[in-house]
Amino acid sequence: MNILHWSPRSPYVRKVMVAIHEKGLTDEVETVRTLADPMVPPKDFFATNPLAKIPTLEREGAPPIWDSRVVMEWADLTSETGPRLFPADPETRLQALTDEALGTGMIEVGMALLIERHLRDSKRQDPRVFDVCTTKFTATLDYLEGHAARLEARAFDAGHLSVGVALCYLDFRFGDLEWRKGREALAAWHEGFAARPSVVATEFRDDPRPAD
Ligand SMILES: N[C@@H](CCC(=O)N[C@@H](CS)C(=O)NCC(=O)O)C(=O)O
Repeated sequence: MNILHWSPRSPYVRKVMVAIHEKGLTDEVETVRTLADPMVPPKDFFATNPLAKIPTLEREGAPPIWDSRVVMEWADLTSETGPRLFPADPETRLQALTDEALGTGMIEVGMALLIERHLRDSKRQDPRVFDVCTTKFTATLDYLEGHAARLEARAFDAGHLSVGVALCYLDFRFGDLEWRKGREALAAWHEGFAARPSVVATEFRDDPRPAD
């Protein structure tokens, strides 16, 4: 059996979980709850992934792999079922990869903001981090609003998946941002994304923190 180091809080893991559902691989992957704390990484995990990050997939009979995009590629390569997440046509693939990077980039901004807000000692917090993160969120969301028709026009792929999960993550952690306000086209596109069974089945959740 393949083992996925997993958390219901992680947006990177959620990308992979949506991919696993889309590709019909849920019976091929067992999830194990793994703590991913950048300030206190779990020591045992370094032997599996030297970066001690999730998602990490321990494959049956093959070396482990990590990074959400890589594990999504694994899902796409492993199963013919469902949408082709990384399209073969060169231009379509580049668009998919660029949108994939945009969604992941939004998640990275969210992570930076979360660390500054909640993990950094309040005396050492830097207001510039808050400003830059908010500016990047706004710029990316405005860009996506302008490109919602382009997203609608392309068949579902890794780009949609990544952007869609990033927006779900904004709802989960940054509700105060009210990202839908003035962005009706993006909100309408995301409504369709959020209704996909793969997305419904993988909701974010603040579960109890596992023991270190
Ligand atoms: N580029 C990686 C980022 C993964 C990542 O940073 N995951 C977080 C959990 S949301 C983590 O493992 N953090 C622990 C750490 O940074 O030590 C990916 O796309 O999978």
